[in-house]
Amino acid sequence: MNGSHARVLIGLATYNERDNLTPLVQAIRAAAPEADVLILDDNSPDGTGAAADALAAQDAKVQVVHRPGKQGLGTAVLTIMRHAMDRNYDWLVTMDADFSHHPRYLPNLLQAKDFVDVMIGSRYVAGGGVENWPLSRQLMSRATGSLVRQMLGLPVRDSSGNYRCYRVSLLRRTNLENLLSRGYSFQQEVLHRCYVAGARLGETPIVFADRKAGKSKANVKEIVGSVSTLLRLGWRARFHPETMKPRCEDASSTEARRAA
Ligand SMILES: Nc1nc2c(ncn2[C@@H]2O[C@H](COP(=O)(O)OP(=O)(O)OP(=O)(O)O)[C@@H](O)[C@H]2O)c(=O)[nH]1
Ligand SMILES: [Mg+2]
Repeated sequence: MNGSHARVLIGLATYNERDNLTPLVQAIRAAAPEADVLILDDNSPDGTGAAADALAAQDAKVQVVHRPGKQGLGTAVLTIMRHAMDRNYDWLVTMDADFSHHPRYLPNLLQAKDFVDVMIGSRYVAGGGVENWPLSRQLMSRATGSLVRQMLGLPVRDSSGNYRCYRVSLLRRTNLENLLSRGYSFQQEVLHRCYVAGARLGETPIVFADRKAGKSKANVKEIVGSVSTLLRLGWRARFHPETMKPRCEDASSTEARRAA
């Protein structure tokens, strides 16, 4: 689906993002006025859910889904994906709600529509980068990236970010069942499943900024857990590829899509 009639949903998972949410939604609406915005909040103690409801009350393009408690970014993104599929959107953009993923890049992500099925906002292609990350976090991110490229054969530089534009028809073909990941490795696992389903992947540069307001939720335990999940994923991809087959497998059309 091309052109200006495509229906676009921009999905924001939120947990304690009250001070970021309102300015972020305003910036998104300005950068992509045709798109609808979905906020999926996990009953944030800081009242983000009420801020989301206030935004939806003023603007018909803003929708809110509330879950009763914190269930992690991975399941939040899956819920957002199902929402996009159920409501027949053509494109789904996922992004963090803390201004690390700036809305100014939305036009570039959305421009990809004619060429690819998943466009990645990428820190690791020319023009991309990270601001104010300690060397340890940069090294960790690059090391897991190269592990993923080797183990899963994903032909991209940035496989761990949440700033992506997905073709919804591709998500429908993708097997999103029995994922191993609960934490950070979710992004690599979903991208791999999309790739197995025949997705053409593209990358457009973004500069990832520090969160604007609020506290970081990243911790060492989560990072170590994700690396171990990535190793299990590599094992599964090699020895049990049948568990990640696309929903309606058609190998010839998968190859044809990539070659096109
Ligand atoms: N709904 C929901 N959203 C979440 C959950 N955990 C994180 N998020 C959101 O997911 C996005 C990314 O999470 P962040 O906490 O920013 O993770 P990060 O970017 O790795 O770490 P910092 O920015 O350093 O805190 C943000 O929009 C969060 O509010 C969750 O359990 N449920
Ligand atoms: Mg963040």
